[in-house]
Amino acid sequence: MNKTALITGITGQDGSYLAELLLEKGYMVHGVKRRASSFNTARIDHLYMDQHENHVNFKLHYGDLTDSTNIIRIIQEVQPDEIYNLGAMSHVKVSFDSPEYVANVDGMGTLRILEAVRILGLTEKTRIYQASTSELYGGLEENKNEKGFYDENSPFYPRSPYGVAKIYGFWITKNYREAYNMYACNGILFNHESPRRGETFVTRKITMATAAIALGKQECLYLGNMNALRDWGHAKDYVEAMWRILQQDVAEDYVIATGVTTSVRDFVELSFKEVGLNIRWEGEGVDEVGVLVEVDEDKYKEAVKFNEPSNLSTFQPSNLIGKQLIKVDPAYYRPTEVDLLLGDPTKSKTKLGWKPQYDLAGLVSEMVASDVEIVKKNFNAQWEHIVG
Ligand code: NAP
Ligand code: F7E
Repeated sequence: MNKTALITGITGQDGSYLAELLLEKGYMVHGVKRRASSFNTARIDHLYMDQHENHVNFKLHYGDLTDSTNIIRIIQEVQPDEIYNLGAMSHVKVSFDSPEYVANVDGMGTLRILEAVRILGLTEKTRIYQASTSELYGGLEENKNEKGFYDENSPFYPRSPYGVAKIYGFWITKNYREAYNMYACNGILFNHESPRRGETFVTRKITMATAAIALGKQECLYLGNMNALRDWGHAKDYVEAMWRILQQDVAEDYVIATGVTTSVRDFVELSFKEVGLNIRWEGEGVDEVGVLVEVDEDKYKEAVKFNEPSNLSTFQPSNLIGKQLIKVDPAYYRPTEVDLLLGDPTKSKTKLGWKPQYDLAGLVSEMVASDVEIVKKNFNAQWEHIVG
């Protein structure tokens, strides 16, 4: 018989890719979505089927991780074989503004899922995946392993209310596994991105700005700490790892990462290069700027396909040479920063047989191409730079 999965956070980046993957594998997929005053299902609308049709294999339930009554009711109704707890307030900077809410959703929300499964007598049936994070490590130099990476045995030192809430989620998942013999696992996932990434995370903010600047719709990209180093993978690869984590004989925790780290500054360069715009850095700290020094016209034409449709714009990128396209705005600095993240995927590669399909170049290329299309589609709309 086909398996049934329940995904919290199904409307988010990972939830949407995971739902696609599980549907491809023949699962009946249930998702928890929050009631919102405007539509919040853009990432999964293509999966939604008319509930009046026969053989519906995708169903959404209104719910919220702060409400244990609805969590219990939904799990009782769905009787899932697998729960993927991806729901969270996932923005690190925003977590400093709403720390109590984040503790409630990202920390206590995990407990509500585990406890619901226990109360309903589903501990033998239901396997649980908890969306843990590399933010648990906090980027402390002294906590890396002998190879210079963070792995499953590295100590934690979270540096934000988000990281602190997620550390509760990590330990309560492990505790329920040990106390009640539940199949409950943490995936300690390093940053993963995609064209569906929220627009206020740094990679998407950069690729959106690259597209908007290349099409003459934005003048400048403002960023915070460009020295930060992140281990960036593709969300599509990472949801495959989530699924594999729940298919093992024994429940364990796994690091999911690429093993390569890149600075925000280098990501900016790669992104602008995708549209033929070459950046040179000048100045330091808050005075650092990225100046356009050269336009690769062939690359630009290929990436932006400026003349299709031909009436799109008369904008010439070469007019921007010498202009400061990237500036620092300290408003984006965090009260405490995670300077460096670099994960060791040895365990997930050997035990799960997990093999990522994307490298950073492929990720950047896909994200920029997608954002160029979005900017072109909305060409006549007012374009503001993204704040976040
Ligand atoms: P995302 O795009 O921000 O999606 C978060 C999801 O959680 C959305 O569906 C959101 O609903 C939902 N949500 C927020 N508050 C909720 C609440 N109170 N009750 C129920 N659902 C709620 O995040 P993501 O990038 O897909 O990440 C998925 C999970 O992995 C998160 O738990 C995140 O913390 C964790 N994680 C992410 C990364 C990464 O690099 N992406 C790395 C490690 C761990 P709305 O659409 O209504 O806002
Ligand atoms: O920041 C720096 C910023 O917001 C990355 C979440 O998915 O991954 C994500 O958390 C870095 C930080 O992601 C801007 O200071 C510079 O050092 O894209 P981000 P994050 O904080 O790493 C982890 C693993 C999660 O679990 C989280 O849920 O980039 N940075 N300038 C900036 N960041 C933002 N957002 N905006 C800037 O303008």
